[in-house]
Amino acid sequence: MKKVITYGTFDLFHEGHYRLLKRAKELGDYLIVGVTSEEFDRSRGKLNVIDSLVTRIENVKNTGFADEIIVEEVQGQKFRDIKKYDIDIFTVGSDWVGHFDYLKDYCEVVYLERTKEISSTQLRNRANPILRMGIIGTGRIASRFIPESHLVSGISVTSVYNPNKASADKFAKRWDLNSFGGTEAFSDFLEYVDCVYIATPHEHHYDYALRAMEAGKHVLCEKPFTLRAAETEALYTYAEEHGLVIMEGIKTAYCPGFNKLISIACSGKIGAVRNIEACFTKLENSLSRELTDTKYGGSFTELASYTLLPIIKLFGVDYEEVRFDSIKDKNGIDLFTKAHFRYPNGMATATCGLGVKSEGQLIISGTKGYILAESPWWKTSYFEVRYEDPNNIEKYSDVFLNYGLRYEISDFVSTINGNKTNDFKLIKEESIAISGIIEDFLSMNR
Ligand code: C2G
Repeated sequence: MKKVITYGTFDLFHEGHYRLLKRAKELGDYLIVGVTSEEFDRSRGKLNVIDSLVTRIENVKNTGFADEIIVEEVQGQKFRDIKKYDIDIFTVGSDWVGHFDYLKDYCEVVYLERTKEISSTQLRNRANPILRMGIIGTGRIASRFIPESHLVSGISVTSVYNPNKASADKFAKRWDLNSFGGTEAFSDFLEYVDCVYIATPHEHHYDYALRAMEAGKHVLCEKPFTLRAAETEALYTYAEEHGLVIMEGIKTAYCPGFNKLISIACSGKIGAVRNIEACFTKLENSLSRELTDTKYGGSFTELASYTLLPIIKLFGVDYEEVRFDSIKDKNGIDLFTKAHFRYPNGMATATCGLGVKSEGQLIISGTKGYILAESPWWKTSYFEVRYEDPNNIEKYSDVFLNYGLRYEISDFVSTINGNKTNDFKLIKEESIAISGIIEDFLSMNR
């Protein structure tokens, strides 16, 4: 008898799950299905799971394909189960290709093609539909986004758009998506999705976001949202007037560690906050877009969204003065920029570098102590609260898994589904202020 095993969360049970289980059963004579426990999903960073374990097991049972259902509770259980149940084939969807190759020493590993589209009737006829997402742009961040999206329940990236058809096709092939290329295909692309993620060069964000919303689609847009305060404000106004969700994807703003850090800074633990120094440098190749685009490239447009975030979060949007200092290359592109802020009760510096390397740290100084988050603080997983007495150090940590995009994706999905509890993480006024500071910088420097 050939024994097959597969695992999954099986949240919001849909056609993709059904087809996977059907084909898994067809691979052998006896199918064991491992359904993930809530605890296990938490530990592996799967977010936004809606259905209880009991419901998820029930849904798997109702397909009639599983001969036995077990619960997956810990890392490393797959290897143990394969031995324990004398398994011949381990199978899982193609979104996991390569990931489980380490099991090949113990049984056959089969990756079954993932179901690209889930039927639209199934999508509409439920309280929490699976959102079909389209990606606009095919660069590095878009590639990082896809595996992260697989770890958020309730959303499925189905399509990609790029004005350059060959780029769209290449990306679609790699990630098994529907491809839309060429300028005239944009409206077709929008018809197939419920929401979009914009990952194009900055200067195109505004147009794409507006056109997507005009077609009734929710928008998650990479940072910087736009390069002008008025444009960011106009996008929010449009979204509010039309009942749509729009969010700026500064990943730091949504991750649990950074939110913990901000809460502690606001808690009085370090007294009144008086000074913030936020630094992020990343050496870039001199031929990269970031260092060759004389209009919108440079370290400040590229990195200021991160360094301005803690400043705007803690001191607010009403600064008295901002001054910029830059080191520029011969084309006028800033290789290193410091933005100095003066607030009524404090000051701050946002330092960004693409051509100068520095220690990337975040220091929040208060009247009783300070917070130190070392590089990469923008992927906040650890920080310390320190005081006058050097022996008195409080240590804080939190998870930040892989590229950390899953946190913003999860908040995007739950906000669309009516959960408003994430609203505080990056509010409209903060996004507008960040766009405005970048706008000021560009107007003074270009
Ligand atoms: N699946 C699919 N098509 C979809 C969605 C999911 O074929 N459109 C497959 C997945 O590849 C997986 C199974 O259905 O094999 C269950 O998917 P999820 O519930 O999303 O579970 P997952 O996070 O993939 O867990 O230990 C858990 C396993 O590693 C897989």
